[in-house]
Amino acid sequence: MKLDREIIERLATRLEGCELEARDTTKITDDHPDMDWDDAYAIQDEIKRRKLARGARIVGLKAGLTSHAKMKQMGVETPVFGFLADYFAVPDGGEVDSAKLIHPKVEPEIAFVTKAPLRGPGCHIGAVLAATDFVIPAIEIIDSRYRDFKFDLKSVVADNCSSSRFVVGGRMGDVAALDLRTLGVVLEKNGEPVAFGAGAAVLGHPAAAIAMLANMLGEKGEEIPAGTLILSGGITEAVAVQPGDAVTLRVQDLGSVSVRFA
Ligand code: 0L1
Ligand code: MG
Repeated sequence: MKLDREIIERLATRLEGCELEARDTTKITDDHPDMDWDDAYAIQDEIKRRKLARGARIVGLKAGLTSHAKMKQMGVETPVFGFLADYFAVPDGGEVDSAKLIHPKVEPEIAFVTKAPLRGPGCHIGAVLAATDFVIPAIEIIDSRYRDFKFDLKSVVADNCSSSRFVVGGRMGDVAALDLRTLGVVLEKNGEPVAFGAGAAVLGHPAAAIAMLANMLGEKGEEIPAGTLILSGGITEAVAVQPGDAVTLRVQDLGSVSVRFA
């Protein structure tokens, strides 16, 4: 690690302050160009620690930048991982208060819920499918704390991968009865289709994103516990939303999930 504890805590306070007060900031690597991956995840962990200390619960995990569409949109080449806090969850058909966000975008995703622990190294798609209780449609609402969504990977990891809100809904799907690679998704904004894709857009198979997360946690001696909700990453590029917009995600065989922006 390149940053000392005091700087890690200061950067976590700065980024979480931006999240809680809905204001943007410049990317942290502008001030700390030498920070490394351990620093980036240590800042994310410190943001998590602060939330837990305030009484929030961690209700899931997320993989980000797992599709070529997203990687191209953001000009990066590696997936990243973050956490979901309880207050990020929005009910299906519910409303997001846009005043609490900076510049939200929506992503169509497949969420996994595990029924057995997953531990890397060596975790693969087969192990993920065997440990999956069900999959379910999800809309992730991302909201980078960085001005104009301009960042590099270390800055975005520190910022908990732009995590902000998420909605799950529709039907629970049994992975034994679905081909997640060919599962089609249509994202609609105000009744108009705005993005389309299929599960294979996520690393060839959405379960590959979950395996990657298990392997990354395994390097730190951690695992994905049974009963964890995990967003596997946007299947298409992210779509910007404004107050007044209504968004619906339709997923083949799994129904739909919706959210409105007040
Ligand atoms: O969920 C995501 O793919 C977002 C990861 C962070 C990058 C971004 O804000 O687009
Ligand atoms: Mg996402």
